Amino acid sequence: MHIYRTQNGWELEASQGGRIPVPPQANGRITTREDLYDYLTHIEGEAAAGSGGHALVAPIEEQEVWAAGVTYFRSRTARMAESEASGGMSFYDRVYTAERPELFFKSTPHRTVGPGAPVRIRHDSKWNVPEPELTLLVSPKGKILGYTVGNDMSSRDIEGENPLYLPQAKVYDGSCALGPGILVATEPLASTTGIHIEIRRSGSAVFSDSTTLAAMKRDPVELVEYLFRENTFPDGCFLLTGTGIVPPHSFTLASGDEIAITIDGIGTLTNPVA
Ligand code: DO4
Ligand code: MG
Repeated sequence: MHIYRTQNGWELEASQGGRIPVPPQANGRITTREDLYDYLTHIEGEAAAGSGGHALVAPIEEQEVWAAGVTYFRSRTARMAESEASGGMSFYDRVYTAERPELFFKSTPHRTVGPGAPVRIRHDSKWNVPEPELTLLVSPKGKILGYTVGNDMSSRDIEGENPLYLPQAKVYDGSCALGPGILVATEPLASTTGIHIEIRRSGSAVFSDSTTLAAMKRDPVELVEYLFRENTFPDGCFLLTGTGIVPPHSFTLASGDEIAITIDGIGTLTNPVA
């Protein structure tokens, strides 16, 4: 089942169509509930349809947003090429095969945008790409409650100049998009689940590509287990799981582009570039 955060609070997509409001919670949060799936199932049986449908915002409450990196061969290869001059290329090769995954802090609620809101390019960067990533909603106890679409906006020239610049290449206002809603599920996603991206400029596609979860080297549960090893998340967290799609070397995003990322069964996240 899908939930959406709106300007009027959370809404649940009803099986008979339309969206129904989720009652406000005592602690003001819904996405920290360990019993989220069962709770929403109960609500769906009780509620009257038809009073939802408000404008969507990012489906985040108070969570930190983290990200995994180099979980696909495509990301390893592209990053090795862009960091060759700096001598940083072996780090990407090594982390791809290492037991410990790459995990990094990505965003906070105020830096994260929702569907339709602009993502940003850093003013001091000349080479920028979106990274379309399956994103996990994780409960305070480390349970995967659901899935959403994530965009890990990246400044490739800054990261490529020196891997130690990763936080600047990755974390800035408007560098993360999440949405449109959350697929709340108790089962893992099928490995055949497709991830698709199309970047449009003046109405025409200038880049498109697809991959599937089968190409991801790490298991989402393994990534969450590492993240929770020495960190507590009282508000839960989101975890982007890495990109399997990297545009060619010649491509950079431009202001005015529109990015549409679709993950089968979850939805399409569309954002203009500021
Ligand atoms: O290693 C740097 C970041 C990798 C990343 O964001 C990805 O593979 O998606
Ligand atoms: Mg990424």
